[in-house]
Amino acid sequence: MTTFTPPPDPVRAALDRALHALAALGPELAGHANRIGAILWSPPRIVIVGRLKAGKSTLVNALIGAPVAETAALEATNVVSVYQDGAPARAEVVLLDGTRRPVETVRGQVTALSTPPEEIGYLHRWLPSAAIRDYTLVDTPGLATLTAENEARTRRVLIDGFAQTRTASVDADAAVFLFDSTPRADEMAFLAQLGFTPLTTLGVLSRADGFGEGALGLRNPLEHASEHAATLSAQLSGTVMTVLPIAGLLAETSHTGALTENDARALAALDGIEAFDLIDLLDSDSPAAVPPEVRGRLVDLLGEYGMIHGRTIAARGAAALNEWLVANSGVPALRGVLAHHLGAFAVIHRASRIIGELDQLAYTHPARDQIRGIADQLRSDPALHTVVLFEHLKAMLDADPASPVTTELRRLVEHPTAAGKLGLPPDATAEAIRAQAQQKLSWAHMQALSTMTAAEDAALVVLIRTYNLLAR
Ligand SMILES: Nc1nc2c(ncn2[C@@H]2O[C@H](COP(=O)(O)OP(=O)(O)OP(=O)(O)O)[C@@H](O)[C@H]2O)c(=O)[nH]1
Ligand SMILES: [Mg+2]
Repeated sequence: MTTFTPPPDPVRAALDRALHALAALGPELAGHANRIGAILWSPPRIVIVGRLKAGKSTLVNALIGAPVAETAALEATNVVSVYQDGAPARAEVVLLDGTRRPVETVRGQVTALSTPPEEIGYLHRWLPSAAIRDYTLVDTPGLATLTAENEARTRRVLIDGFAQTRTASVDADAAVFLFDSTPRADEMAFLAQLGFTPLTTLGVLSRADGFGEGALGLRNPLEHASEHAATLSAQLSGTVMTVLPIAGLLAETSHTGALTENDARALAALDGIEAFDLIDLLDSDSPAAVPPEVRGRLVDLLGEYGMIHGRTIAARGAAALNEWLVANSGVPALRGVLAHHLGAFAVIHRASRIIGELDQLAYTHPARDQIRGIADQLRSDPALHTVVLFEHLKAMLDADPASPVTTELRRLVEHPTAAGKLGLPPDATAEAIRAQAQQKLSWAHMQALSTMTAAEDAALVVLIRTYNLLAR
């Protein structure tokens, strides 16, 4: 079995030390330390959420590079599925009470679930794939009032699971939220309930290849989607880190190796037909140019946009067409954000989840004083400073998202450099940084005189400590 082996990092080292200290308190607490340690030593979890048929499973397949997530009307599309790197490929259902049962797979595909979906917490799948080494992906059933049952299932595992039976909860660290136009009020409400921060939520404008008037419209749908994504990104900045336009189907077809030379030849044979006539041809059973079933396969693989605009490239062969598909899918940009931004904040979220586990234990366990001592020591460790700021950011997003204290916390967590943390340009001098930190310090002291909430009180203590550090 392959295990997650990330590079050495001071946050993990500090958490690991704390868990060793916990284990040293006795055999029963060693059990808890092992359970919490399992979170630490597995990749952070990124959950894909969104409306019914938004393209979630297609995107999961594209990212993993294999057609593993069900997109057809299979029962597996109705359960939450966790995709984790690991060999050999295998699957288990996790029942609502936490019991695990193996599930049969054929070439990595789940064929049948032998357990009724309403008894399943989630489906846990392992696949040997470098694409999911740094984060585990969680595919969820679509949200829509039409399918109250699916929605309940997604909620049960992602939201209720946090508070109630932790056994069947997925405990995600970040979310990718898919919508195919402007998100609706109910979707925004669901997202708020998930309890992620804007730093751990990425918006995706999905099915970008059909955006606006679609493939036959006057505007290029990908360009139109890209413009709309930028507008949404600004509008939703309080909820998501950014919004990326994605045509998941194009990347899925390319990354899963579905496209053959025959497909490229057939597509090239359709070159020269007027776009409108081509779309009409797709709906007819005329044997013109290529047989109807081949045209059907092409539209499944490429969509209308891919067929119309990929025809000329197709003459250069399947490899060239694949390259074109990836370049137009938006998925390379998404991978970049997952690796460098969302992934990094998911790691911070996971660390805060681990400290939260210690807090929880301190509430309920007879050795509460010692456990509290371990948690306190962790929070005062300089390596965990960003994690502590993140905890306060979460509390402030709940208590008073519009407070300037929330804005300051977000900037401090979001930016890695001292200049960035203080809202200064990257080339700010050491002197300018000190002066700005001093100014922020005076501001924080002023704010502390008249706070609105307990969360703000607590946050300002940490803000003052942070500006003091930056002023040195
Ligand atoms: N043209 C186009 N079609 C897409 C794209 N992404 C997904 N689709 C199609 O949309 C349909 C639904 O895609 P899925 O990936 O199953 O969507 P989902 O969000 O997982 O659906 P549920 O799990 O049932 O909510 C499938 O027929 C996909 O081929 C895309 O980027 N472009
Ligand atoms: Mg799906």
